[in-house]
Amino acid sequence: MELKAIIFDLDGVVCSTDEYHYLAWKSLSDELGIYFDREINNRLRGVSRMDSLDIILERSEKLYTPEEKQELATVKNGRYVELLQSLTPENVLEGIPEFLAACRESGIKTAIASASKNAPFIIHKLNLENKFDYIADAASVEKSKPAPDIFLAAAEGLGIEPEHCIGIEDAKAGIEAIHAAGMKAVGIGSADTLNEADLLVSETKALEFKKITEFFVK
Ligand code: B16
Ligand code: MG
Repeated sequence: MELKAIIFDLDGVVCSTDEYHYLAWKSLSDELGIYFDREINNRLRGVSRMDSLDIILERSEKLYTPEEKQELATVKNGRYVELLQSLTPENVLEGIPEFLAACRESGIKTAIASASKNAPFIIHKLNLENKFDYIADAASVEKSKPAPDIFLAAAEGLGIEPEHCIGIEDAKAGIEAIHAAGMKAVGIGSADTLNEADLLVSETKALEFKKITEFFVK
């Protein structure tokens, strides 16, 4: 089987906006009087905005209407986007520019499959617009990770069958999404949460193009 495309998650793989998500959710939950800490924040990795809010509201005594929840998500996103303004190309994770360049040189297509509706803006701030062949639109897929939708949308956007693709993820829900899409999964992180990955690397700077392509053909 020939490798034709590599599909990247964004947050935790190309850059790390984790802390910004944390700060935005933290200020909102403090205002609502709901306990929130970094451990709970870890459960939000790769999870969509509304699903993240539901996780935070698990600790709320008050029940919120769908309209109120929509409003809370909008407030959080406003604060998150404000924090994103400070992103620069310096925030691209180590090893990613070289890895993307190696993909292009070898004719391997690249795409972004992020749960974030802010993905195009983040890619713009990182000055990576010309480095990816396609950015799948999180707003137009039906189900978020662990469903395969966003990875399938990325493959379709590239015009490549899923079996010719590798997906790279830092979240358990993302690894599940890649497998559900019929792709091979590379995990960035530790085996505690990513034990289902077909290949695991500890951090982005350990992403070696040769190692990844060789693993695919095995
Ligand atoms: P937004 P990824 C995910 O990005 C984040 O990991 C997750 O924490 C966030 O809730 C989700 O995007 C939605 O983001 O609120 O910007 O639409 O890891 O899939 O790139
Ligand atoms: Mg991620």
